[in-house]
Amino acid sequence: MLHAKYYEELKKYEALVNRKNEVDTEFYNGVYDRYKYPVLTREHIPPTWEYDLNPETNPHFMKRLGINAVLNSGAIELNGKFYMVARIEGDDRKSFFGVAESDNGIDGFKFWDYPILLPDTCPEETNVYDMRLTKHEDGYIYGVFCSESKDTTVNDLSAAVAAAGIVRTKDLKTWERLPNLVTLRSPQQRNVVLHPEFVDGKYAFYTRPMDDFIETGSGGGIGFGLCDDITNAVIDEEKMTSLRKYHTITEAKNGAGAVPIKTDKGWIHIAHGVRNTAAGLRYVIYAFATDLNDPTKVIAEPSGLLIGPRGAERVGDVSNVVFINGAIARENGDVYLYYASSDTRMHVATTTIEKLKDYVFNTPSDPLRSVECVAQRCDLIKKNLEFLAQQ
Ligand code: M1P
Repeated sequence: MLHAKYYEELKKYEALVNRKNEVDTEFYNGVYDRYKYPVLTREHIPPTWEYDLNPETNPHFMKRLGINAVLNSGAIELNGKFYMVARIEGDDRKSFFGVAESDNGIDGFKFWDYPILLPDTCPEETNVYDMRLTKHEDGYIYGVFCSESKDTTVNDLSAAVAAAGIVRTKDLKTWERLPNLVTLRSPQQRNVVLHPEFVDGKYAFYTRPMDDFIETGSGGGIGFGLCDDITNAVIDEEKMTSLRKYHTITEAKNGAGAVPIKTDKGWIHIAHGVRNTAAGLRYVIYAFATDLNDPTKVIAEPSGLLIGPRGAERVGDVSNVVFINGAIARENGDVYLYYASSDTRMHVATTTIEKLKDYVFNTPSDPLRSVECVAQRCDLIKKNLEFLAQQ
């Protein structure tokens, strides 16, 4: 006999996972649609993951292993279904991964019965998070994630080391763990993304060199490196692609986000930029394009942010943050951008390849100085007023 509360909680869970999502009509920018409801939250976690359902061992129907947040998710389309490999953070602060599946990509995401239990090949690893899923031309789906360990070289309880962990799969069910990426010239790495194609016959990674666990230090932005063997991935030289810039959205940090999207005009990158404020770091999502034949060469970079935290998205465990590590670009040209708000929940924004290309290649770039930004805006206003006068 199950506890009466179980049926109440199950009913709430089922109502949530079956709730239809709707475009948020209050928001318009012509580039993408936002949606009324988040696509994954901690309430999307099945009751079997948190409660002991046996009244003999749990007479008060308590959560025994609570979940705190569902955030930064990799995304992929397989056989017509939409999948997120979500970062799930337990009440114990440890993150792990779980696969959530949906038929349409905007609602109905349900976690599979079990989270992913990765092969335990890295004994010093304490925490794992933020997986990027790359459908590589070698036939595997790779998951590249942050593998965090305690820094035992300094006398500081909070000191940590971030490296890029690598797993691969063909079906999101069986995962093979490969050795962590080694970047010979950068002591720490986070936000590493595997490029979907070979470059010069090698595996190509976007990196984010960092001197420290939190601060990028001398790390200039998004790096790029090649390696011969993914089963023992070592990058010697990292070349910079998109750079951090003074007084822009990427001043403090600039990190790769989703796997770049291939278009006829170039690779479109959806990344994140961080600036410092009196209220702490502010994370936004931005876009840029690189050359089809040289994915390190930035060929277009629209001014400012693509997605910033708005309304309820602004508040959460780490407020004033939007973060992306998953996008799905479909054969029919539709694009689904999966982003987390304030390290707490997942959302989707939908657009198309055509709109993204128009946005990336036709939005003016940041002239980097107020006076030039006003001149840029006055130019737009002048053209508009002249155009309106002709109507
Ligand atoms: O808290 C915001 C984000 O902070 C880190 O991102 P970055 O390495 O760019 O600072 C990550 O830990 C990320 O998971 C988190 O969302």
